[in-house]
Amino acid sequence: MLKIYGHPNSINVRKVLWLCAELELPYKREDWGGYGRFRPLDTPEFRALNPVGMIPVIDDGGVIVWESNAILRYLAAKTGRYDLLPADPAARAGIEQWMDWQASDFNNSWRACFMGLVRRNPAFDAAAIAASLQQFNAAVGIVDAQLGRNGGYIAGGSFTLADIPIGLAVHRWYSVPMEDARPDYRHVAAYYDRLNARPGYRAHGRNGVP
Ligand SMILES: N[C@@H](CCC(=O)N[C@@H](CS)C(=O)NCC(=O)O)C(=O)O
Repeated sequence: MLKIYGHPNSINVRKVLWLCAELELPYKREDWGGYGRFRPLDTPEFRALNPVGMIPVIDDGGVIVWESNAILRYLAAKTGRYDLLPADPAARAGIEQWMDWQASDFNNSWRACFMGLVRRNPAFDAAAIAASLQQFNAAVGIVDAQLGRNGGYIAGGSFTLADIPIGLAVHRWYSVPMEDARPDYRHVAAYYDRLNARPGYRAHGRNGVP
């Protein structure tokens, strides 16, 4: 059976858990990481699985994969879910570009405001938090414009693999306190509700965990 390494509050582990729900794929999961709360990531045992020492990692009958979005691609391909990740290079690129952007620029945009305002980590000062809020809002503005142009989902008119990282990022945006300064992104608001129709999103995305 598929084994997932990582605690269930990690945004990157939640991507994998949500996809498993979409695929109705059974798995067993172990609590690792959480910055010392669970089994440590800096041991030779864990580094043998993932040399960069991060969760999530999967073990699929001896096939080890790390990097959350790479895991999503692997599982979709393995289960033949071409509706989520087509084989056609052009259609596939239209999905993967959003996944790669989420894991890089979009993810970086929220780091300081999330760590400062939600995790209450004092290492992030007011100036860093303010700059990060601006960048996070700008990034979610890009998502809003894309959704407005493109139908109901980030890569087109139907749910694809890209909606998993983007949907979790949108949930994170709603989890950061902004008082009355949150931009009124109506396409994002509709998307947040549209995704909420999916049991996997309710269980692992919009589930009360920031
Ligand atoms: N780019 C990586 C990032 C993974 C990552 O940042 N994982 C965090 C949890 S969300 C982690 O391992 N943190 C250390 C820990 O939990 O101890 C991915 O998408 O898988």
